[in-house]
This record gives sequence, structure tokens and C-alpha cells, in this order.
Amino acid sequence: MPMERTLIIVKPDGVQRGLTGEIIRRFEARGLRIIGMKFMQVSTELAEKHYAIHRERPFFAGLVKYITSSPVVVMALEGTNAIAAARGTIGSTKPHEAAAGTIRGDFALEVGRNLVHGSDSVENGQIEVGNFFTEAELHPGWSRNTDPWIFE
Ligand code: DAT
Ligand code: MG
Repeated sequence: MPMERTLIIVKPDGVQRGLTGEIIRRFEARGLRIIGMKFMQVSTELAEKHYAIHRERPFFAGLVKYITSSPVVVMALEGTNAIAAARGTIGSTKPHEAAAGTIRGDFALEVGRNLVHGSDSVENGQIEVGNFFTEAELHPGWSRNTDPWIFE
């Protein structure tokens, strides 16, 4: 089964609320392999690029302000079906509708404070990882001794 890549962002509210470790833990426990991770401040330019698809939406300005308001932790994760698996772990966009057991369903209430980002397609996973990480910051070649117990 082909490996997919997803960009995960622990958004400013996640970092401020001390949920960074809990959020990373859930993706790690799911079996996704970390190939890049860093603590950073998102610039307005990068935020506008990342959320370009939402440029015309009324919430765009607030979204850019939110993601640039305080540092974030970004991760590039790899795995079979990584896109769908990570989206499942994250939960629905509107946290009050998110299932219990998901990150948003367990820790968030409002769409503008929904704690975490995950890429929504294989193509966007590749693009978004490239927007946030240089090649030198990624380590796609490493493997875990547990990989055969996670990937068939
Ligand atoms: P997701 O983050 O689940 O991929 P999305 O890509 O549709 O959701 O939207 C990106 C972010 O934009 C989302 O995390 C929160 C914000 N957003 C989306 N829909 C919104 C809405 N109707 N009102 C306010 N903010 C919204
Ligand atoms: Mg999205």
C-alpha cells in the first residue's frame, strides 16, 4: 500500500493550552511515522498561502489572524492512508459536531479554535509539507523497528 504524507499543525490554541504532547501522542499512537517536526511562528504570507483556498470566505481574515497569533508545532507524518487516518483522528471541522474520541471532539468547542490542522488530500499533503518544511528538515528515509507491526 502506498505511503501518504500529511501536514499536521498543532494550532496556537493547542500550544497555548498545553495540549501539544497530547495531540502528538494521538498521531504517534495511531501508527503514523514522524518525518519532520518543528516549533515555529507562522508568517502572514505563509498563512495566506496555506489557506489560499478559503481566500474569498468571510472567515478568511480571522483564520489568518488565528494561525499567526502565537507559535505552532508542525509535523509531517507518513503512513498508509495517512490523510484519511489523520483526518479521522482530528475529527469534524466544527468541534461541537466532532465525535468523542477525536481530538476536536475531546478538547474543542468552536470552529475558530479547533486545535489542529490535517491535510485533506494526497496532493495537498505533498504541497503543504513542501510549504512548511525544507527538504533538509525532512527525514523520510528512517524506519522504525515497529513498522512491520503497523504496516502490512
Ligand atoms: P479543516 O480544518 O477541518 O480541514 P477547512 O479546511 O474546511 O476545515 O477549513 C479550514 C479552517 O477554516 C477550519 O479549521 C476552521 C476555519 N473554518 C472553516 N469553516 C468555517 C466556518 N464556516 N466558519 C468559521 N471558520 C471556518
Ligand atoms: Mg482543511
